[in-house]
Amino acid sequence: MEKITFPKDFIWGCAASAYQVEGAWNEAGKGPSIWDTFVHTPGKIANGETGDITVDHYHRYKEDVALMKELGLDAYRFSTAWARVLPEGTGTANQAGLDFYDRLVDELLKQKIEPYLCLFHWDLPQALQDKGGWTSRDTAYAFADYAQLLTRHLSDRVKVWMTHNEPWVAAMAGHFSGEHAPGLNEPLAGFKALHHIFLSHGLAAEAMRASAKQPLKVGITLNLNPVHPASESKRDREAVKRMDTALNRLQLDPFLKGTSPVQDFALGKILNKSIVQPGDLEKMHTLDILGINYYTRTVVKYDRKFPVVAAVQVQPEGNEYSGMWEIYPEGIYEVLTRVWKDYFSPLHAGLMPASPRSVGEKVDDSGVKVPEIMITENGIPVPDGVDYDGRIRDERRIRYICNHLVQVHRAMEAGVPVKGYFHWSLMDNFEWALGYGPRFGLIYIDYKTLDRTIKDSGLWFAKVIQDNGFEY
Ligand code: GCO
Repeated sequence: MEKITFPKDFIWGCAASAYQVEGAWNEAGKGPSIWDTFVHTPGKIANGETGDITVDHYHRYKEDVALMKELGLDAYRFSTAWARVLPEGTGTANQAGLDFYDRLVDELLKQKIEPYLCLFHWDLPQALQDKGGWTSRDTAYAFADYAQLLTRHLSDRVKVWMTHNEPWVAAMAGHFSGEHAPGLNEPLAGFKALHHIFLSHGLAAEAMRASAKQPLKVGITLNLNPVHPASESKRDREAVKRMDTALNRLQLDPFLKGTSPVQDFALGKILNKSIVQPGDLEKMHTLDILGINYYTRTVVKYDRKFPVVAAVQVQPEGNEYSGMWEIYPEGIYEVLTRVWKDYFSPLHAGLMPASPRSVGEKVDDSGVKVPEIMITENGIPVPDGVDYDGRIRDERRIRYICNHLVQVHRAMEAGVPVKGYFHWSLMDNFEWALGYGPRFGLIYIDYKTLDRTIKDSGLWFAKVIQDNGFEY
């Protein structure tokens, strides 16, 4: 047996999001979001399921925070529903919405659980979508106003803020593939939305720092995958470069270098002419925390039929799969070490010595400092069942977490200063277009009664937190 131990200040947490857990979709003054519209559109969600009630966190948040305490979490990463705070996306705040987040934050602090607040996890107010949504630059400014409003209201208690969760998915699944809200199928709309979401991060960061009641950290959460070739052919290896640019560099370069590789793509050239304004990239170039969501790798082969990247993802044989993707623990090591080497080693800034910078040090002349790096999501959907004795023996999830934590620890041994690990998710919840089929929780939800039961993985995770490590 090997034993690994994490640094004593390592942060252990769980993540969730407003639309996936709150419910109360039209209660207490909340306005409709694009996900409310999307789930009420026939054919969009498996089995016609919705997040109208989901796991009713809006009403059961005290019970859920008590469960977080029982697991021994240091932190809870949640998102605020923009349309609960500003039903029209702008204008007058909904006091009942602010009151809910007061209650949630106060309950977390009472239980000594650090709130990690994410301002946007895909649920744009429908009223803003009606005015163009993220394809309109105005939405970026509206987001900065929303961020400032919440900062004024909660920054006396909330110190860690994320502007966005997986902007790439919000932009591309929402506007390019259409599998997510608002369900558009326009490649250029995807790139436009991505640019405005990124711009909104910079605008919000500036507004938040100007109005914070105490020093705060402003981060962003990005979904990053290592990209591998389906074969060693030249065309597949070139496809990897294009897919890596489209998936990873397109997200990392603006925040960490103040540049963008978007002009590598034909659509990017159109984008640059049409909506990128002078100073936009400089505004994006600010980050105190880089949150990385890691689930799996991407394996691609050349295929000119596919737009933009002329590459298509394939599912290689030989590894274990969940109901959604390949299980590839080494990928979390690859992502962490790639980010550290490519963006923070002095070589990137043309500086020496070759030893990477440490958190807080300046990376280059822009004044951007090396951000804290955290795993803000990692998890596996397992079709959990309740055994006769009431236990949920989710060994696969325990093995998944163990194998990924081993790789996180390996990256830390290689010099990457990972500050924390947030498991996706605290409890089973609404998995977007897939509805309630995929169960990701450390806590099982009986969707008939909404009763919560800690799974074996939750008990195992609690022991990892208690021991700050584990044997495997
Ligand atoms: C994401 C989202 C979560 C998902 C989770 C499982 O990272 O896609 O943040 O909302 O539910 O990743 O797919």
